[in-house]
Amino acid sequence: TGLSAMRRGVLIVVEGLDRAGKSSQCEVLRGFLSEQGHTVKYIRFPGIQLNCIASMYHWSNASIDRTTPIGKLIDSYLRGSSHQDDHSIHLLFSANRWEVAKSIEEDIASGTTIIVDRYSYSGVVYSAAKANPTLSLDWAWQPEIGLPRPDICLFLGISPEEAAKRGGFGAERYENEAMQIRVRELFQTIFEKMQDVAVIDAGKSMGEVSKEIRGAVTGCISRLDITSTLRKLE
Ligand code: NYM
Ligand code: MG
Repeated sequence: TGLSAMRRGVLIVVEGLDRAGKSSQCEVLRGFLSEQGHTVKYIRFPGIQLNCIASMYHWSNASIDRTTPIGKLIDSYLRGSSHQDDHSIHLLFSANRWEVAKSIEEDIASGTTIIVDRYSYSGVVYSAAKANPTLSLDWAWQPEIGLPRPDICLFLGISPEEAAKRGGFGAERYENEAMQIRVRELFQTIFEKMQDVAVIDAGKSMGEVSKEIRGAVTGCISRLDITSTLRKLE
């Protein structure tokens, strides 16, 4: 009845190195959750504004997803056609999340489950991996405080060697072996201390990985108090 408690959506984040298969796994998970009767949205960071997504989220071409004013700045930086100070680009990545934070909260509150392809964890790890002396993990985390907190974070772990085998690294900034090795170490550092993270061995086959993901997400949903409100990063 209308008086029964409103089921909120679930905020699911998928993280990992470049070439770990995040985007494909997000797509498989979206299909699974839809079949289970959930209303599901897929978003990615760096990304576009949530209100544009309703008509676009089924598009698979990554390059269309960086179309907000901030997304465009990030896109040109990643492609190497512009330079940014390390701190400045870090704050832009964070601002890109803040520009959709409210829509995420509203969607979750009204019962939509959201799958997020990269989030604050990529944010802090990629920036801190640059080893800029005034850009520590701790510094990098500060602008993330107060953003919607995921109910579960799936970390798709893959060795840099395995990632390199999968068609090699792309041409984007950060897609080189030295950077990926540091990124991997830093992901491990932050996820060791974190709750609500499921580490998935993404070196396995596509089917095995999606099965592990389904298991972790199903477990999270069964434990979740769906009458609760979304928490915030702290
Ligand atoms: N990236 C992503 C960051 O450096 N900071 C962030 O906050 C986020 C969300 O963007 N190499 C980096 C990690 C990736 C790059 O993402 C592009 P993708 O999902 O590979 O298109
Ligand atoms: Mg990439």
